Amino acid sequence: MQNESSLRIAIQKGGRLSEKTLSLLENIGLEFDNYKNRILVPCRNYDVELLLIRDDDIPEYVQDGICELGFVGHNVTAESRADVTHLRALGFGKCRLAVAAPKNSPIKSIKDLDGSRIATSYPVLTREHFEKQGLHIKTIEISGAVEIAPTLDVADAIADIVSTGGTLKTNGLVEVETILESEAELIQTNQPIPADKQELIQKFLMRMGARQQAEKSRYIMMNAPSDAVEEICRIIPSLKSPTVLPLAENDLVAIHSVIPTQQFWEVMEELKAAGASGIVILPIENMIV
Ligand code: PRT
Ligand code: ZN
Repeated sequence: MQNESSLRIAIQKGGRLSEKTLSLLENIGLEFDNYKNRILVPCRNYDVELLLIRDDDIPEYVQDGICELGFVGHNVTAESRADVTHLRALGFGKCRLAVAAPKNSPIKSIKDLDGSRIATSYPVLTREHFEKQGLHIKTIEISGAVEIAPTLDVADAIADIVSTGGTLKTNGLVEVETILESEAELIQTNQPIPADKQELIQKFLMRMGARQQAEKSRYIMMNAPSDAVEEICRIIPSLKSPTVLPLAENDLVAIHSVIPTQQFWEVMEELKAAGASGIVILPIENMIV
């Protein structure tokens, strides 16, 4: 039995997004026991329970209010046309829904596909994409191994999820056009939510925000001659002005700051050139700005 006041969150059971979703939940302090082989998993230290289901079912469960929140690929939500609210993009599960055709075929642009057959597991998004451009196609709905359809002459081209592009290459296919860019997202029901659950959602989102902010940043510490501080402050793209502490050794200072994760390698070279030494870069667990 579900505790009436528990927030219910749908996540994918045993798929590409499962591990990252569970580690995201654990990183914001939620502890779950023994989620293997279970569908409903209670949380030990937060008033929440997880519903582990196939990703295709998540948008509908959230739409119908069976779960207040869901973690799912944007491609799945968009294809489902479910009436839900997008809350956050999560930065993992990045991929795209793309049209691809056999390398040796005369199909070079989307216009060359007018009147053709397209194999896909995403018929709604695919049809809409072609219709918008005034092109007529026939979608052949296939639930797996879509990339083999042109070889079997089941279709002239495909519309499928692409990540590295390796699968297309192996099957002699080349991308013609992107239909949709996607990543994992957090969605919320549009059904009425009681006040106590709203409050749980707000707290949950605050924790997620703090974690996402922390992941975007690194804590950097270094020593430098005091006359290099000005140059170092120019180089560090810090969120706040750096802390500068005098050291016992003559004319040396310690500089501490927070920098965007993606910049830390380039910055490190510049800092060394400016006279910094003993540079230490640390991950940040949580960050409330
Ligand atoms: O069983 P269930 O229905 O829950 O899972 P599923 O088999 O439908 O989905 P799953 O677990 O494969 O993927 C879940 C989600 O991960 C997708 O809905 C996307 O949002 C996201 N994602 C990210 C991907 C990929 N990358 C991906 N590469 N989903 C599928 N692929 C497949 C793609 O279909 C193709 O077969 O990987 C192949 C292409 O990969 P590359 O790297 O060779 O281009
Ligand atoms: Zn699925």
